[in-house]
Amino acid sequence: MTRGADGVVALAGGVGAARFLQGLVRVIDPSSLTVIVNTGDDVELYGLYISPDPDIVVYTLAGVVDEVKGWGFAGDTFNFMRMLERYGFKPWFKLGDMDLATHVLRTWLLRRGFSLSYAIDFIRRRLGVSARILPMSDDRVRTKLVTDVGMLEFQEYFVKYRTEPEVKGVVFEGIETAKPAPGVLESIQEASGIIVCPSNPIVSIAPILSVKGVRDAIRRSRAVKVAISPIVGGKTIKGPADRMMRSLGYEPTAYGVASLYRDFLDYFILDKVDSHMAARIECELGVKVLAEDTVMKTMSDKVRLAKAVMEVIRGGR
Ligand code: FO1
Repeated sequence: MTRGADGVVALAGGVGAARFLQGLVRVIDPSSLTVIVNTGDDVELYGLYISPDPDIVVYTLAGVVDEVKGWGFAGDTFNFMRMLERYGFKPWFKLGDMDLATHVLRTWLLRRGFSLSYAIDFIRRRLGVSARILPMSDDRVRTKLVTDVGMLEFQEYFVKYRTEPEVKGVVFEGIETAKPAPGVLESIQEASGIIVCPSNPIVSIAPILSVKGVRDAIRRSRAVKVAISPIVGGKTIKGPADRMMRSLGYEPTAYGVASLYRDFLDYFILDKVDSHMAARIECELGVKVLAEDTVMKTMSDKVRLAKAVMEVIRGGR
């Protein structure tokens, strides 16, 4: 592990990003890492403010996540859910009993006037995570999807409707007035490397890049900028990014993902099965390409991918 002034910033959604970051914190000093996380998926349910992507990143880096689901605490129980059902509700968004404490604490802090940044920082410190975890904004941004069954909030689309509706448009409600959270622009300016994690480019990374000043700060930053493709062989490892890209008119391939970041990217890491796209990305988009094994099943897969990314950032290739 390298200690010292790596100054790495990672833009992250939920599960895919968290798995990559698990490897990254084993390759660099975690205290030199700032993760800027999407909050467009946040949802208010059962009287609570729930922030799934920051929680997924924190729980994963803390080593307490349910590794099978990729969210929630490992070994959690669901008595709260069962009790809601007994009261006659049909809750479609599952909160484990331990997870519930996180949402109660965050809601409580927000109601007392603390910021979302403060709440996330409080939780990650208590769970022993050394990397800095920042929400993209302390202001409320809601990702909404225009679908063939009407306008849906992100979690309704993702969990209640199991990503089945066709997505015809995406809206980040509140984005025009959302300010970057404290530390977001500064960490980008000071970074030596900026990593776009293998997250959904449309609903996980785009909200972060759409917060006022963020995309410009990344473009202007002298950091080495690297993205990892979440699409392998035309399919996403997890989630609906491929279908969403197709229905919105983007090419649902590694090339399509790279094209969404072409204005700021130095390097694009795609899977070896997509290496035939390298020349097209390099020639048409002007982005250098590396082919790696990007499917992360074991910790050694995660570490290997993180090492490849850090070699690029440190100019080792
Ligand atoms: N995903 C599900 O598929 N079903 C759930 O009931 C669910 C509950 C949940 C609770 C807390 C949390 O932090 C995440 C949760 N997720 C659930 C995951 C979440 O919907 C998505 O993975 C992200 O929003 C997409 O990045």
